[in-house]
Amino acid sequence: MRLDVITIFPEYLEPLNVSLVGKARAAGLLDVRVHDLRQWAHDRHRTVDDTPYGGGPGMVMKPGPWGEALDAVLASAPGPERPVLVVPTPSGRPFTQALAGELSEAPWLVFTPARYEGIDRRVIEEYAGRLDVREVSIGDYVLAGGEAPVLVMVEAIARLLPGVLGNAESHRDDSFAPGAMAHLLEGPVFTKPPEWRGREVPEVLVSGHHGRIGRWRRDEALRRTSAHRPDLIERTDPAAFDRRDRET
Ligand code: 6GU
Repeated sequence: MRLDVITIFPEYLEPLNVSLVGKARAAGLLDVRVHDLRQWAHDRHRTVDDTPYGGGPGMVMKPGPWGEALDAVLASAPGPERPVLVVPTPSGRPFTQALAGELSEAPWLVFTPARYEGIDRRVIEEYAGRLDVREVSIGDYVLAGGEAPVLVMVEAIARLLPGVLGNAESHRDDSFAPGAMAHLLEGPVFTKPPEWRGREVPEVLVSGHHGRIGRWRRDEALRRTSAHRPDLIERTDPAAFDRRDRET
């Protein structure tokens, strides 16, 4: 998968060199290219923002540099390939595990994290005529810019790419992954030693009884979901739990 990020803070994207995403790049599974938007700002101060039409606080990112930047990135494709354009914005559609899964199937993603009050609307309209454009928010809070959301989205997408996670099973029971545990938060986990500061690991986990362990984990997941995300409980499928119980 190829990923381009256009930003006025290229250094903000340095974590993409580290950990899971860094390793995926080193393994040739991800081709990440970070571009400085100011390359395409031509005045003496490399200006990328200006005051909003209609007045009001804050600044708006000018369309000129974004248009040139996007044209240059699109022109760098060897053939007629077209990326999905991901525009991080607090007024976008929610970024969910389902959207991460969908975007992980695209061969090429371009991210346009903005600062200030956002990008002149005409840029989004211009490229929506040519590309699949997704305006996406990572949650109901406001950040100072889209760079941190890009890090969030890229990590969620990259770990779904074939070959990136060591064990293909490791995202099967993730919170929010499809399947019997869909819409349930994961319960608690334990490792050695069996006793720590007088606290023991739940007996069922050392029982070796996979059926009991599976049901215990499911019940803990339900307990945790009821406490932290009661809104998710109504989306669970009790019949899927029963089927899973019969299989184990
Ligand atoms: Cl994508 N951008 C900004 N600036 N704030 C956000 C966001 C994005 N998602 C949630 N808050």
